[in-house]
Amino acid sequence: MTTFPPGFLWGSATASYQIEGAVAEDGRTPSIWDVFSHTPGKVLGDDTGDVADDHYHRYADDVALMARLGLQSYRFSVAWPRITPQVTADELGPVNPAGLAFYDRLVDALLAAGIAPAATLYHWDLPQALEDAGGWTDRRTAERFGEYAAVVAERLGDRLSMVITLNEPWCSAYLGYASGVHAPGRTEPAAALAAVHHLNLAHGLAASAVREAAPGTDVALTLNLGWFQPASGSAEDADAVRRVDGLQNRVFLDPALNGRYPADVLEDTAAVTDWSFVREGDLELIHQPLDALGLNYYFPVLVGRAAPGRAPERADGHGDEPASPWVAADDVEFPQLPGPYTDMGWPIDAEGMRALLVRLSQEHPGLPLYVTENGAAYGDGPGPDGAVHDEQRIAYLRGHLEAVAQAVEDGADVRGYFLWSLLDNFEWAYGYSKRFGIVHVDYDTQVRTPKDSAHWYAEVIRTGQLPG
Ligand code: IFM
Repeated sequence: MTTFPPGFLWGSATASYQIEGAVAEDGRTPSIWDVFSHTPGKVLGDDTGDVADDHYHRYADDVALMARLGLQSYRFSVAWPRITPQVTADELGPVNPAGLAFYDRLVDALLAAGIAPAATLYHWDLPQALEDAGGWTDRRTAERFGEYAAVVAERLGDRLSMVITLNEPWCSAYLGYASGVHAPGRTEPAAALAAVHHLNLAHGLAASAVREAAPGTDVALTLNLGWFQPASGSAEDADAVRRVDGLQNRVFLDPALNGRYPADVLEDTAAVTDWSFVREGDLELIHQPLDALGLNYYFPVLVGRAAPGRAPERADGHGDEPASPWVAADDVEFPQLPGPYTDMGWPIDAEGMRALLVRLSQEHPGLPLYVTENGAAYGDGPGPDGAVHDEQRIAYLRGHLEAVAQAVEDGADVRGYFLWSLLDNFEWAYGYSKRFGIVHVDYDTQVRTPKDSAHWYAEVIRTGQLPG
């Protein structure tokens, strides 16, 4: 029987643009995802987050549903364009009371239901006005983010159990500015590396602002770390693993936790940028004490060096090949792993979760860890009996929770697990075609139906162990 330590925190996670809707209400101004999703051809089916799960209006019912499932914590994100809708690169602008009031109501409803609120400050909905001035390639975006973080922490911090500065900056930087499959849709390798640095800086500025405004809340950073396995035992493949590990993992871990950029990453990327956007003192600003690190894990990755002569993927978006997110590593290839796959086409191997948690605990002893996202997309909907029998999701979750328990046994200080996601929602460039929720959402009626996985997870939470 797989059991979890006493006090292990059980939660679920969502993000503002993916569930809220109400994009033009109460003073909210457009984010980069509004503009991107309204650009024809960027999102599958030209879906947008205009309505999404209508959570902005239905939050009270959604909190009641969380309470019925027994969630102990709920990780949501705050939409920056609701809080300071007139922000410019040079000025934060006035705070929007109606925007803050929404999160105030949400936090109070959670607390009244006995659910600990964990807020992410940035889950990709950058105010469009900031992108118009350069977005994450401009350090002023990081400076304004630090000020916005202080506003949120001052108002909500006394009631938040955890504040996560950024969600998955890898996606913001490389998918937003190199491959362009995410907003703002730019395909400029050098811009992606500038974005990496300014996101790191934003994290540091926000972490210290939150610490000052709300000393009682835990401050964390959430990364989607890659578990990279070499395709063969060759030295070339081992080196390819080192390079992508640098670009995805260490370029975020090292500055935040060790106060430096990895020398090999600076060297590997020297032909793309000289990193002159890193100013004196930046690394001290980024290297803030953290109360926890969040890991988001979904799938394993196989890595190999492309055979000589193979046309490399282009990282600049020109030519026939799609642009690659792998800045300065476009000679690396990612051979397909055998199935089964989830609906995202992602292979399944929970060992990556265990291995990453153990690696983090060994490299950063004393740093509490949370799984801040993990879950699977499968398309099941209600059957003739009205229920949603999502057996594959249950199997995925069981395997990954076993891996978390194993990591704890192997010495990793894992304090909790947030399942992605509570509700089916807007899955970015895939629109509504991918369903990650343990609660099914009928997008025509907004009816919520807890899937079998929701009932299964409720049992896990109630007993602190995996049902046999
Ligand atoms: O839906 C996303 C989420 O916003 C960030 N992490 C991965 C999830 C699934 O793709």
